[in-house]
Amino acid sequence: MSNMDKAFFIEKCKTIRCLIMEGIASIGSGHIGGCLSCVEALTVLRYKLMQGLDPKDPHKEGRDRLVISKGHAGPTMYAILADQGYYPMEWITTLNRLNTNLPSHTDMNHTPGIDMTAGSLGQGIACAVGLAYGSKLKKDGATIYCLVGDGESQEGEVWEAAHIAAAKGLSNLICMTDYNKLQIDGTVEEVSGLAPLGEKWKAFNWNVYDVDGHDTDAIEAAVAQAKKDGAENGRPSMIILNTIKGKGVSFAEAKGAACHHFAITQEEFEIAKKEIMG
Ligand SMILES: Cc1ncc(C[n+]2csc(CCOP(=O)(O)OP(=O)(O)O)c2C)c(N)n1
Ligand SMILES: [Mg+2]
Repeated sequence: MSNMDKAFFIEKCKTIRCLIMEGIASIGSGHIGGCLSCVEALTVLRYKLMQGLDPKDPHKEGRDRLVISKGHAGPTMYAILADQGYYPMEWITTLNRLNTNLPSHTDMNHTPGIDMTAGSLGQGIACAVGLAYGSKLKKDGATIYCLVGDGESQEGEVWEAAHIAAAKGLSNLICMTDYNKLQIDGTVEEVSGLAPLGEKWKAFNWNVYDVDGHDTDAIEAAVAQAKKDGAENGRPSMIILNTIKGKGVSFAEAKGAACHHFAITQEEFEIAKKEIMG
């Protein structure tokens, strides 16, 4: 990645974090922690790596797809999609209101650019496997990406999906785990530990990569490697993103597990914005 790209992503991630906070502050509370931890991953996917995206034709045949299995990170996607011109920027402050097109959890029937409805943890990755299998049968050349939570990875459905994806040789499926080590009620380790997470995915016959989830260069390199390895060995890939829940807003990061979902005032939003813009 060139220095120009690096500067682009640093600025773009600031914009996305501000839009997330603006939307959540406008309704007064939301899933701040898990929306902020996946900004770099979703930004590098949506602005650089995904192919065939067109804001004027969100359902374009053969496009790469992105499933937000941790569907409560909807506001991160809404910020990106507004910035990419899928709908007016004014929609951001309709987040989670009655009759909104931007419900708190991703919904493909309401939001242009959302490829799959999610929110019931565990289900999104199973849908991503179905999309990848369909794409493979159609031979449309698409890559299916999917973002899974670490707490979410305690769901049995995630591991059924892991099994069938490898059994069907879905090398066109590239998943990422937002390994922020926190879930709703505490740390992942104290609730029901996942370590060694990478070894588990390897045991399910996936290619596994471990990166700093806030380093866009590292994420891009891991995706490139996953495509190369998948083409050679026919396996799906899991990129483990080591992230910080609440990343970029100090009072969110400091809350620990309590940053999962919390209330925020307009004054706190202004403080967060200053901090993000640095
Ligand atoms: C099946 C199901 N059970 C419970 C919930 C409620 N819930 C929403 S988010 C969440 C915690 C998820 O933690 P994690 O996957 O680590 O997400 P992140 O840290 O990225 O926010 C829970 C329990 C849900 N959405 N779906
Ligand atoms: Mg988590």
